Amino acid sequence: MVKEEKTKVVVIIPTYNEKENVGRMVDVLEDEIFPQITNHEMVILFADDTSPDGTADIIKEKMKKFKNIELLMGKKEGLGAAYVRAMKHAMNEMDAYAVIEFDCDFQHNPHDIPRLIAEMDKGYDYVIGSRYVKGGSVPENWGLDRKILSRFGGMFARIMWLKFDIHDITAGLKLTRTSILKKIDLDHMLSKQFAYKMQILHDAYKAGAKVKEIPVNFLEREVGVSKINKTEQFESLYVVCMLAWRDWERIIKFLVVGGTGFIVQLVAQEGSVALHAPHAWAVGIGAETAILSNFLWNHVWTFSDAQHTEGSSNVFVKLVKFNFTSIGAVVVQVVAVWIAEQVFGVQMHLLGYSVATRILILFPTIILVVIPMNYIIYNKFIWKTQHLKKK
Ligand SMILES: Nc1nc2c(ncn2[C@@H]2O[C@H](COP(=O)(O)OP(=O)(O)OP(=O)(O)O)[C@@H](O)[C@H]2O)c(=O)[nH]1
Ligand SMILES: [Mg+2]
Repeated sequence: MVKEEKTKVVVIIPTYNEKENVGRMVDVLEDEIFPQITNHEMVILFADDTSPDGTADIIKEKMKKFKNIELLMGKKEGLGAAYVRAMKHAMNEMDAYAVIEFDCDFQHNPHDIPRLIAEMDKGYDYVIGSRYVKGGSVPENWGLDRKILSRFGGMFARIMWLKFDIHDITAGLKLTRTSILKKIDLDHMLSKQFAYKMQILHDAYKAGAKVKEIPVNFLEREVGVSKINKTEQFESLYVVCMLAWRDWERIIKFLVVGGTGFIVQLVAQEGSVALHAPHAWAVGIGAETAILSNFLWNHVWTFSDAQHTEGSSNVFVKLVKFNFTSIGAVVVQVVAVWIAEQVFGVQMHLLGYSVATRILILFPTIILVVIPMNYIIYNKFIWKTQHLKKK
């Protein structure tokens, strides 16, 4: 029988001045934790930023005894930079199947590692050790300010990203399958500090990861000092807002262009009437001016990143297509008014008032049909954003 090859799980441990913790951490992982995991090859990757206290010397001593430890040295740029460096190394040089983000200061309980892996084995791509689901906790003696800040920060991100199914956005302990990590642009992270964690979570979701939260008790640091800098909270807010903007940017621009197009239409139409154009012509001039204006702004602004993508046509072909699809929206509205008048009659009664059906029906038609239809057509057929690489 052929022995099935075990997939490699790399526990990444960033270290900066952790000489009091690092030796004991290796012993606990090697002697107590890894023997429990029989179906994966377990490896430790230390990312040490040339700690002045000699942390790396202790790691090198341990490497003589344990062959499943690697050490990646670097210069100190921040926690996020150290993790990104290590994640790339794990994927490119170590053929990692999954990576675990793990602190060296025993705030993450080593006994949670087998639990994270068990969830991956059930089919999850991204497993979060969560302090804010039932059974999870933060240290008792955290001050009220820290408790509130942690909660508020997470809540803010959940609202901005509309992700209410994740309870701990700033959790540190994570397992990520590298098939997902490979889809994330680690070369252009918004933060080199702690906030990288939020970006990986956000982007893993976008990459289609199956996400699971398991409860963990976040422990108190036993020895050594915290390296987290209080100003990082502001950077985290910036990262949350930037990622939210990326999610919504195109649709907000599209709606702004559509709204201004409506004003352009009215101005061109009424201007033509003032210049004594026949009314039917004035309506046509207004509509076409709005179409041209919408096309221009969508081209140079909403879809500015989609100009030269593979398979997309030149600007004149796009303009002709845009005109045709705009006619499609007119047809939808005409049909909607016609059907509504057949069903409800020419006038409808609303809150005691009699209102023209043709006006009332346009609101739901535009909001529910025309706007989503145009948005899909522009993305799929005119500017073809599906060819674009993620940022
Ligand atoms: N390589 C590297 N490791 C770092 C850096 N900053 C922190 N670390 C390590 O990352 C882990 C977490 O850092 P901590 O300072 O404990 O941060 P924290 O756990 O969020 O904050 P506390 O709850 O106050 O301890 C520890 O193993 C640190 O040694 C850094 O700039 N570079
Ligand atoms: Mg810590």
